[in-house]
Parts: sequence; C-alpha cells; structure tokens
Amino acid sequence: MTIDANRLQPMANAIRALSMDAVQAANSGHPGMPMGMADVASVLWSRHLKFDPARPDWTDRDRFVLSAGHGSMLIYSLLHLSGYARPTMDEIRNFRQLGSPCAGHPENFLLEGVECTTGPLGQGLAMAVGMAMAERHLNAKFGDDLVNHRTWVVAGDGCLMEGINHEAIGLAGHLNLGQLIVLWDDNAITIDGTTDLSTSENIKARYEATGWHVCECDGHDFEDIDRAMEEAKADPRPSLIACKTVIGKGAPNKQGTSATHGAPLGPDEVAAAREMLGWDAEPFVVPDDILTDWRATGEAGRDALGEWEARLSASPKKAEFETQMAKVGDTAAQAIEGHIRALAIEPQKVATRKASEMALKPLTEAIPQLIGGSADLTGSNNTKTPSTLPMTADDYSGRYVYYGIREFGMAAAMNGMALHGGVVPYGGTFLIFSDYCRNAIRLSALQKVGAVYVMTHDSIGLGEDGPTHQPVEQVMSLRVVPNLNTYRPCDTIETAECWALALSTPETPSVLALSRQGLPQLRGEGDENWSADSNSCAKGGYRLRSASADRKVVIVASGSEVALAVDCAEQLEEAGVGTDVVSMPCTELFDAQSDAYKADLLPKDALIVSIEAGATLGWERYTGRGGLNIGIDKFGASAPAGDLFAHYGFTADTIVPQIQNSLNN
Ligand SMILES: Cc1ncc(C[n+]2csc(CCOP(=O)(O)OP(=O)(O)O)c2C)c(N)n1
Ligand SMILES: [Mg+2]
Repeated sequence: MTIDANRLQPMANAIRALSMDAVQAANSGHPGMPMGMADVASVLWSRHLKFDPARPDWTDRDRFVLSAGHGSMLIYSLLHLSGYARPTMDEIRNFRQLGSPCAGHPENFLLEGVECTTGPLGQGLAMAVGMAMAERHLNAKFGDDLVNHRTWVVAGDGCLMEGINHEAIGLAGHLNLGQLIVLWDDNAITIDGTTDLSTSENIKARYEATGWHVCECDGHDFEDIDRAMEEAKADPRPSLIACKTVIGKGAPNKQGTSATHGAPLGPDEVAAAREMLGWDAEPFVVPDDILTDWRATGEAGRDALGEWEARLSASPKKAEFETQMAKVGDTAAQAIEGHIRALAIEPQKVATRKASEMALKPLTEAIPQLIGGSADLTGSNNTKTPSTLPMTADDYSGRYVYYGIREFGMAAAMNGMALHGGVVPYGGTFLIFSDYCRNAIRLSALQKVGAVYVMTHDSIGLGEDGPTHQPVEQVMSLRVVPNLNTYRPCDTIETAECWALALSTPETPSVLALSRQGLPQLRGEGDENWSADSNSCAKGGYRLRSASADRKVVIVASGSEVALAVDCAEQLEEAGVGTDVVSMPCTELFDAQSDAYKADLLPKDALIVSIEAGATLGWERYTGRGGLNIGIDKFGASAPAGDLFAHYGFTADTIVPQIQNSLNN
C-alpha cells in the first residue's frame, strides 16, 4: 500500500511532536535533526524500507542506521510509531532517563531495531559500509532468494565531515556497494552555526569522485524524496542523496538555526510549533488515524517476510544458511586441536604473527563465517590463508578484504559486518595503529561485537622502524577498555589457544597483540593430547614453570617476554632462588578468576615481578606494592631488535640482579 502525500504530512508531524516533547520533558536532547528529517524518514519507512516490526531479527530485513546518533528521537519515534514492541510511549516519555531504552544516543543493546550504536559522528555510516559488505557476501553465497536487502543511512553534515567518512566511502565505492544508500541531512547547520564557518568542500563532487551515484531532493517534498529514493535504488552504485532540509523544521522562530540542534525548544516555541504544524494532540499522544497509518508501514515487510520464509524452507541451501547465521561455538577449538597436538610433538620457533597465520589456516577452513582482511599489511599481519580469497566488486563471495590504508574504516566496517550477522570479521594492522581505529574498537566493546583485531609488531621488538612504529602504551591502554579482551600470547601454542578463545566470545571483541620477531616455543609438554578443555590461556594467566627450589619469586610476563622470564628463572634457580614463571596472555580473563586461583598463582609470600616490553602502569595490580615492574615507560628507538632489548634492559643479566636486589631489601 502506498500512503499518499497528504497522509504523510501528519505522520511526519507525529515524529516532530514526539521529538520536541521528549526533548522538552528531558530538558536535554536534540530536536533539530529529527524535526528536519521527519519527512524523509516518513517516506523511507512507508514506501521503501523492508522491515517487519514483529520480527526485528529477520536476517533479510533492510538495515536502517541513524549515523547522526544525536537525532536519536528520530529512531525512537519511528520504532514506536511503526509498531515495534519497544520503545513504549512511557519509555519515550522517559527519554534520556536512567532505565529507559531511549538513551541519549541509540544503543544497539537496548532496543531491537537499533542496528548499531551511534553518536560518535561518522562511524554509523562506516559501520553501514560493513553491513552492506556482509549483505553482498552472503548474497553471493546464498542468492537473491535468501539474501537481498538494502542498508539505509541517515547521516548529517558532521558524519560527512569526519575523516572516517573518506575511508568508508572509498571502500564502499571501490567495492561498488549498490545496496547502500546514504540520506544526507543537508541542512548546512552544525553546532557552531552554518557550515560555511568551517567547510567549503564540494561533498557531492567528492562522492562522485569516489565512485558513488549522487542525487538530491527537497527533503520536505514527499514526492521528490520518493523520486530520489527510486533513483538511488535503481543505480548500481552506492548512492548519496543530498536531502535539502531545514533543521528544526516546524519550530517557527528557531527552525533553520543551530539553536534547534541540541537544546530543548522551550515551552513557548513548542507551543508555537504545535500551532504551525496544526498539531492539537497533548504531548505523547498520537491521534488514532495517524497511528493507524504508521502501523500500516510494516505491512509490505510482513508479506515479504512470509514469502522469504517460504523460500527458505524450500531452499536446498537451508541447512548451510542456518550454519552460516549461527554462532561459531566450539568449532574454533575443535579446528585447532590437531594443529596444537602437532606443535606439541614438533615445536616451532616463529613470530607469533606467523603462529597466528598457522592457526588461521585450520580456523578459516572450518569456520565459513570468518572474513579476514588487513589495512594494507597482509604480508606483515599474516592474515591471509588459502581459504580466504579476495572479496571484490566482481566477486563478493571472497572472504578476504583488502581494506587499503584505512585502519579506522576497517575497524568500523568490521563492526558493521559483525552486527549484520552471518559473518565474523577479523582484520589486521600494526598494533601502533590501534590508536588510529581506537574509537571503533571501543564501539566493538560497547556494542558487544565479537570482532577480532590482529595487531602485529607489538613492541620495540619490531626493531628498525623505530619509535613511531613501536607500541609502548598501546597494550596496556587496550586492557583498560571494558569488555575487550587483549591477548598477548608467547608462542605458537598460546597463539592458537588465544585464537580459539577470541572466537568463542561473540559478545566480546578481542585484540591479538603479536610479535614481529621469532619466539621460542615454550609450551608442548602435556599438549600432545590437547583438547578444548585444556586451553591454558582460558584462565588468562597460568603457571608455565614451577620453582624447583623453595619458591621466593614469581615472574609474570606476557608475549615475547615470557621466554625472557624463563631465562631469568633458570638463572635464579641456579643461584638457589626458587622461581615460578606465570604466563599472562590475557589479564582480563585472569581478573575474572577466583581469589583462590589468583592467590595460588601470585602468592603474598613471594616477590612478584612483571616483565612486559611496554608501559608498567597497571602491573602493580599483580605485583603489589613491594613488587618489581620491568617495562618501558618512554619511547623506543630505531635499531635491530636485539640491540634494543639489551639497551632497554630486557636481558636476564640485567633483570636477575634487580630481582636479587629486591629480595635482599
Ligand atoms: C566524533 C564526534 N565529534 C563531535 C561530536 C559532538 N557533536 C554532536 S552533533 C555535532 C554537530 C553535528 O552536525 P550535523 O551532523 O550537521 O548535525 P545537525 O546539527 O545538522 O543535527 C557535534 C560536533 C560527536 N558526537 N562525535
Ligand atoms: Mg547539519
């Protein structure tokens, strides 16, 4: 059913009324954007978006991403009006209050229908690129019958101005993601005022130059909006629709100004807007006839869902499709079992980045959901395997993405892919450039997305490239992010174990911090019969070597420094000082263990020493006040790795006397 334009006007005004009233009630929020984009959104939801409010988890639904997350009342209004179970009107009434799912910015974990968390400008659009990639990939595997949907984005001037926009649209243009349509709220207003204060860019030309289809419309003319959407749908390229809008449209004295961007309109202006819009209803009341029209917007989607379900039941690919959409589960651990057992018999001295590649081979073979990639460091990150062929505009079935030098864009796209479902993304870059994509990693954690970041060259051990490339504070700073597991494995077997763990936490992202330099294999004894239950890294830290003499010292280390800890322990043992070595690949998992387990590993009556080639801040938590923290609290330098480790004091000959000293004091 097509709802005609004269009925769309009151529907759009319902969004305006809810938005200004909710912001007014909260005395906080952003009425301008939802009021300005109400007309565009009404056309999208009533005529184009494929969705069924009763089945927000339907895999073949269109994705709607509100990249301009500050305009959250737009999506809350749309979800409520079109008949999603939530938010209820009471929840909208409690906009921005504790306990309401109508949070200041839309959160994917609070409401179904919110496909991703937005607010950090630019990232919503960049995540939408990942969603569109996942869609095309699954389409290539399962065909139009099972996977064929669009990704719609509402983005503001801010989303287009952010640097990440360049990365995201470059990737989308290159991959020719024709099912991606961005609705630009082209209101020429940001917080500080008109956009000419800060930009002279020809945005449309930039998008065109990047391989996008670009068109425009009057964002307050329903038929013109509809025409532009039809045009965008018909074009095989990704589309940008510049929707010319008036921010705060409907507020007679404030519309068109930044005053409507992020502050309540005030009671007088709200009353004046009611007058201008001809909206007589009380706050938080939507007249029945308007609500009825809104509730009808999901009808076409419900029919489409029914037809899709029939196609799925009849499809010969049904079982394969269901496996693809399911969680990875135990498959990862099973996939590496043989690999670890073989390593136990035939140890290998390789860099952990190489060990990661070795683990990825069976993992990518066994897990069809895995889609790898790298930000132009494939040969350094060792992220590509024989099972992962390139994903290209001509063949989306590939499982390897050449992201180009776009770390932030890559991480955001990975979030989008993971949120889309049916794929599990991993992507690589140098650990130092985790800072380039840090906010997207943070959003992985906040959104409960199980993306895996393969971050190689994890310390001064990378050597000659020097301090710009040598992580010092990165590993510790990633440990600080809530709901993010940072793994720093010490050898081939730990690396495989950490991979299995990373793939077993679909709601927690992981960073694998991996070495450039070769490392001896320390594990193997007892691993000949390795199975999922014997994953030593699962507890985050474990005793790798036990003291022979009376235990006086426990050395805790991670990654490349574990071998050094073993050397130190051997020297101490020779001097009669009993020393345990605890390998600590993941402090977050260790922190989650019982007090008894922690006390057993890090007993109070021993001197506890940490060794990690990075910031020492934070290690006191494990070594205590009397402990010793060996690390690097300054920048590195350019030199061969061996020289650097010696220069920065990472040799047994330098460390053992410090430990002896501490024992004697
Ligand atoms: C990365 C980031 N930087 C800054 C902000 C703060 N901020 C929120 S909205 C906004 C202005 C956005 O302007 P525009 O996208 O044009 O939105 P409009 O005013 O048109 O609603 C800013 C600077 C943010 N949310 N994210
Ligand atoms: Mg704007």
